[in-house]
Amino acid sequence: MSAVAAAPRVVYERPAVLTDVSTRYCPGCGHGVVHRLLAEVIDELGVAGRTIAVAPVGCSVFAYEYLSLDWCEAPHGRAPAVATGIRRVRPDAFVLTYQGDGDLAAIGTGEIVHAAARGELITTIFVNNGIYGMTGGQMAPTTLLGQKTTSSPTGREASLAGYPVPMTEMLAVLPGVAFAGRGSVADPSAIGKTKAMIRKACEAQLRGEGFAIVEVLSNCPVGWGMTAPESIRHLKEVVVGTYPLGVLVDRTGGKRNAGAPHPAPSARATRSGATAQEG
Ligand SMILES: Cc1ncc(C[n+]2csc(CCOP(=O)(O)OP(=O)(O)O)c2C)c(N)n1
Ligand code: SF4
Ligand SMILES: [Mg+2]
Repeated sequence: MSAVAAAPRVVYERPAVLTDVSTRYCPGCGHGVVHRLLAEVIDELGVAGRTIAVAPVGCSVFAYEYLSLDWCEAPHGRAPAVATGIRRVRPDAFVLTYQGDGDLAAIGTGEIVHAAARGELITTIFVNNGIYGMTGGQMAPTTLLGQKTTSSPTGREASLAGYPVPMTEMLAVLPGVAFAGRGSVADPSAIGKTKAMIRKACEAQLRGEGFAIVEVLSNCPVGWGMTAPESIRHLKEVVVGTYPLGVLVDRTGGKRNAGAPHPAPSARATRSGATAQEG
C-alpha cells in the first residue's frame, strides 16, 4: 500500500511586497518587523499596484529599498504634507507615510497635526523608538523621563526637557481621525495585534473614512545602549508604562462622532473635481 504524502502546509513565506535584500538596520532593530507587517497587510489588501508610500528621514529612510512599492522621499517631518498632495491629485492611490518619532513628533509636528485635523485620506505608520536613532541616539520628544540619551546623558528631566509627548493620544481627539492605535514589536502577541491595527488603519483609508495612524513602539538597542534582548524586555516592561498599547480611537464603520464638523471625504473629493475610488 503506497502512503499518500500530505500536502505541505505553508507556515512562513516572504510577502510579495517585501524585497529579498539585507537591510541596513542594526541587529535586533524593530524597523524590519514593522516593514514585514506592512508588507503582509498590503499583500492581503491587494493594493500594492496603487500604493504610493512616503519615506521619512531617519533609519528607515531606505524603506523604499525594502518594500517594493512606489515611493516618494520627503524632507524630515514633511511626509504628511507630501502625502496630502499625492492623495489629493491621485484620489485613486493608496497613500502611506512611514515615519520615526523624531520625524513625526519633533520636526514634523505641524504637518502631522494638520493632516490629521483635515482628515486627509492617508495612513501613517509611526515607529516610536523614543530616540533619534539615525543621528546617534539624541533625545526626542518621545524619550522617557529618566532615559539616558547622547543629549541627556544623566537622563531626561521634566524640569529641563519637559514630558514625553503622547502624539497618538493627541491626534486621536481630532474628529478627522478615523482610526488611531498603538502597538508594539515586543512579542508575537503584540506583533499580531499591531498587524490587526495596521490593517484597520489601511481599510479606513480604502473606505474613505479619514486619517488613520498606528504608532508602533519599537526598540533601538544601539541608541538605548542595550543588547537586543534587553531592549525587548525594556519595551515590554518599561516603555508601555508611558505609552499604553491598544486602540485609542475607532471611528470607522460609521462610528464617527456625531458632533464632528468633518466633511465627508466624497464631498472633499467632489470639490477638487476628483472622484473617490475607495474599497
Ligand atoms: C530638517 C532636518 N533636521 C534634522 C535632520 C537630521 N536627522 C536625520 S535623521 C534624524 C533623526 C531621525 O530620528 P527618528 O525620526 O526618530 O527615526 P529613527 O532613526 O529613530 O528611526 C535627524 C535629526 C535632517 N535630516 N533634517
Ligand atoms: S540605530 Fe536604532 S533605529 Fe537605527 S537601525 Fe540601529 S537599532 Fe534600528
Ligand atoms: Mg526614533
